[in-house]
Amino acid sequence: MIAPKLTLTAAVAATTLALGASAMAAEKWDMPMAYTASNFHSEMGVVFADRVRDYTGGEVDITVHPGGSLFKGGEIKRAVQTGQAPIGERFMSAHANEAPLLGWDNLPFVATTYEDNERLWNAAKSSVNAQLSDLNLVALYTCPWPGQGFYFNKAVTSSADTQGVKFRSYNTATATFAEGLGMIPVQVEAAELSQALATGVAEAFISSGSTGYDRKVWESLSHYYKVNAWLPRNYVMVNKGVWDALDSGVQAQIQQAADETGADCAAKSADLANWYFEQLEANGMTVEDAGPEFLAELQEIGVKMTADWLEAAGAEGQAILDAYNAN
Ligand code: PCA
Repeated sequence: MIAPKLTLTAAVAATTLALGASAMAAEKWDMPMAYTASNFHSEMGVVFADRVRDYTGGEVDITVHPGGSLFKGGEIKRAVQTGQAPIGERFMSAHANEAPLLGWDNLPFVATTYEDNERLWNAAKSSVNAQLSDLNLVALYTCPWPGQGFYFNKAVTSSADTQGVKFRSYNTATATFAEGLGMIPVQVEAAELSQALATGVAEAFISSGSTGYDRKVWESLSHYYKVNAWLPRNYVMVNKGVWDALDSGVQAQIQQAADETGADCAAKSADLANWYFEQLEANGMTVEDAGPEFLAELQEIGVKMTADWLEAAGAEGQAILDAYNAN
């Protein structure tokens, strides 16, 4: 009677040891994300984490922290660069002030469809990745927001209506846009947007239908003007040192998860784009195309913004646009 019992105990001990060993080998990664948990970018972050766990056989176990809960949106890149977080997600062009190339996706009216945005990314990818490497980062996947348009608390037909309006910007390019329209830019994270609108810190902003829906901006604002000025991207980045320390098999498994998730996320964004507009309307907002006078002004400012970007991004920026236009 004793021997089998011992055997069983030994077997349990052996199993526990084996489990312990594999648990020790597993890397646990906290992944801060900037946008709210129910946003498609964040939902796709969870899909990515599940795939990584699956494809690596549990060796890399990612926990997603959406909504700026672990690090605020504006802190995520630095947290990943310095290794405070091994991985994280952020709006790419928020970093264009530090590295102008990362503003490749904020060029007004250059790539206004998902297809063109993908072509532009293909033209930009290698330069952007080299730039990120210099910042100690590796991009795993990127995902576009729907097209950008303008939110206001009144009808707007031209810049005569926008003088002095307090405008929430999300990067330097949007601040430039605001100034071109006589508005006063103030940078606010999406997570704080509802509050900023409710308290009058901001009265207008540029974004997709997605962020207006997430932040229930109909509580403060009344009009959305579709412009499709650009489709900016979020990206999931990993600390370069952490990435380089992984064996190549695990890197390939994570990259597969990333490639699949990037494609799914872009498709999801496209699927939802009009649905968001319907939700804005269902909640009482007027959603319409920007009028011809306003659009002409936006286009004029857009030309200047692209010229400014080319000046800042230099020959590499020009090469991206040339490659895009050659296709
Ligand atoms: N929503 C994000 C960035 C682009 C978008 O559509 C935001 O407004 O912060």
